Amino acid sequence: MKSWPAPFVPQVPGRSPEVRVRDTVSGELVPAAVSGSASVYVCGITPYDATHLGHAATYVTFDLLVRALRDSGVPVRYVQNITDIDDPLLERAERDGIGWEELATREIGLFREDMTALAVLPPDEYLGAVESIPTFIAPIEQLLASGDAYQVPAADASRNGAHDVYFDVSRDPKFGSVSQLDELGMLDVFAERGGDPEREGKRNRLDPLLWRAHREGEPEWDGGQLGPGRPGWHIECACIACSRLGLPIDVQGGGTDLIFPHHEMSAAHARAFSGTATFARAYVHQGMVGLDGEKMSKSRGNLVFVSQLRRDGVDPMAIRLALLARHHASDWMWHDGDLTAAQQRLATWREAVSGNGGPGADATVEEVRSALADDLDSPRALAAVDRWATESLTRGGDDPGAPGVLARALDALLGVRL
Ligand code: 5CA
Ligand code: ZN
Repeated sequence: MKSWPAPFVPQVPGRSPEVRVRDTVSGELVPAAVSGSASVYVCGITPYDATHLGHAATYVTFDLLVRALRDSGVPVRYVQNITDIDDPLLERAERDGIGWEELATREIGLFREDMTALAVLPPDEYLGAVESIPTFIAPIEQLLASGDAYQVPAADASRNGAHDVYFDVSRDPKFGSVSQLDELGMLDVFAERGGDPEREGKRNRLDPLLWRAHREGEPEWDGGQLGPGRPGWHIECACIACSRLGLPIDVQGGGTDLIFPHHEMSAAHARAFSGTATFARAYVHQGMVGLDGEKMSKSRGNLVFVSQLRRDGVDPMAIRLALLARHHASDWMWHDGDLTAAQQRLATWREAVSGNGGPGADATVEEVRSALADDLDSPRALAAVDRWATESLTRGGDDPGAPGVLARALDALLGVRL
């Protein structure tokens, strides 16, 4: 799948210290890379609606991670998927009376525009589920052969005798290790996040779908021995991450809403079909961005779209600064005041770098680097720049190169173009 144009990243003298992230599973600060290079897999959009500020926060967070790692001298391979076939996409297409492919193409196009406007680095590989389906078949067949998966008769399928395929979570001794939830906690969220606990014929209520036999009116793909049908959700990320990056990956990223079931199940699938003990060395999760007291979500409809703000004439750099003002690990509510404050900050920074000189910028650049290397602490990085800008505007400074150095560093490290 085509991604979007890569923004120019200026060179900045010096280097970021070792980048560490707080791993959701252990709760510890751990190095984001251990072998001299880093593999990063970030769960991408399900393209049935436009990019809202929660999505944008997620992709800006992982953009910061990739920028910081590269600035620390670590080459990064960054892979992101697009869930371009799944129930929510089919349901929305049906509701709106358009083809599911047309809907996906339109929303992916809009996502690309939003990411480009926000100066988000594109992944090195951007892979749709649909184009990757042929690579899901052998792992699912293998899970069936090893007894980690089983068939459930699909009486309503378009062909007689067809079966769906489910993963047996009880076969996995490490099941639960990602989310650390007990069964009740898992059941609490399983249904609302794509699971089907009540499906008849399953061995365990939490077993997730690997392959859905074709139903009348649904798209279908050749599933080899599985029969015609379409893939489940978690196997998509397990297979793409494994085939493109190799296991274990260094960082699995996404929002906290994916911890269970998605990241739990993807890891369980990948461990079972690859025989690797660990799927991801570290998990980094973006907190949920909300509006009016609730998580912003396509199903609830309480959304602020990046594209709408852009159409309203908001500078995308102000949107980016509003997102960077919050630590990625915390949940927060969007208020219009966030945007006003970011616009004010952007104007102040622009004014401060437009003078002929300013206070020396080296210490500020170093502080930005160390804040980002410390679990992507963007609020601390912004505060350091605020201090420089205030000093520059109130007392001035006699370093003629400082404004340029700082502007390039903010572009490279924070993705903020002044
Ligand atoms: N396609 C799947 C992942 S494989 C998916 O969750 N798609 S999504 O379009 O629903 O979400 C895209 C990304 O944005 C995911 O990483 C998700 O965790 C994140 N996300 C969704 N809603 C929010 C929110 N309100 N705040 C922060 N991040 C969010
Ligand atoms: Zn995913």
